[in-house]
Amino acid sequence: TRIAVLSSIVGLVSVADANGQNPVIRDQYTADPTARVFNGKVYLYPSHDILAPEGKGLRPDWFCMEDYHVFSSSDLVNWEDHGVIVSQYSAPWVDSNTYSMWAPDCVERDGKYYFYFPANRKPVEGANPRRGGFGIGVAIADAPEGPYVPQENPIEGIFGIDPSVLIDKDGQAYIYYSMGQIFVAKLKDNMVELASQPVAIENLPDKGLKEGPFVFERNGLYYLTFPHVENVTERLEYAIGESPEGPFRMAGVIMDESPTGCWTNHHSIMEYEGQWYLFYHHNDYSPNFDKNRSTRIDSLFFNPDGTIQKVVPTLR
Ligand code: FUB
Repeated sequence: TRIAVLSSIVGLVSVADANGQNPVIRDQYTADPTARVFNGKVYLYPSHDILAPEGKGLRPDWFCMEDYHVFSSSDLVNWEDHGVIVSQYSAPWVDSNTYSMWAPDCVERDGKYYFYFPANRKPVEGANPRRGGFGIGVAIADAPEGPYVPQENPIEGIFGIDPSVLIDKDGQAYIYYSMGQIFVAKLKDNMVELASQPVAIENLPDKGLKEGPFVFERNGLYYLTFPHVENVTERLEYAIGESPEGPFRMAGVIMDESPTGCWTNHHSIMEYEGQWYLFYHHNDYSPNFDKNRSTRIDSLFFNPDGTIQKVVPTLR
């Protein structure tokens, strides 16, 4: 489906056919893709999976990331890599032994770009001597591709992963994140401090891990979308509410579980030039190790009542 839409956008069937296949970033592993439109271009902020250097990382055969790249594109086919924007060595609070730069997000406010990223904190005195636990940090730039300056400390009051930030129509910003379940809190206008205590979002499935929230608004409805694992691999599901903090009601499945055993899926949803897209990941380039993943894109369609049609992955 993505190919057909891209063809109509760029007007070049052969280019889209030749180069528009998944996965879209082909020279490195990219996971947890958050796509945003800034200044008429699409910017992609994924995690950057690598193989753990000998003896490093949170645990053997686990997710391993030491930095983030940002990519941009005008046609969703050709992507420019702007290089590393934040690393575990450049964020002062991050424990650089943990290689835990997991799923990020980026939003713009008043001409500044706020890049949110989870990572393991440096151990603090009196706590687990090996690890400080996951916090969420912010790095700020004047342009989508950086340079980004990380804050000294992670956001106070958050222990969790997978940040997603929504700036509502009235200017109030919300941060969503996960730690087994999904939480929401208001952000202050400075975008780096909480303005309310995080609360767990209710009415989501009781059983199974829920993580990777991505929230967006369309026609007055707020969509809380998230990966949920009940069996072996994650399914992309969603709930709808009338306000950013809910209440939300479960509305369905966006993408079914992977039949090929990639445990995680993690996504974002974006409208670009009149078409909605689902960005997600799969282990296309690493079929035997599902912690080295690659970004895919497929078109996404809404029904007249606002529900989302299930997306069937476009394979290579
Ligand atoms: O990429 C590391 C973790 O895997 C993310 O934080 C989760 O959402 C899952 O994709």
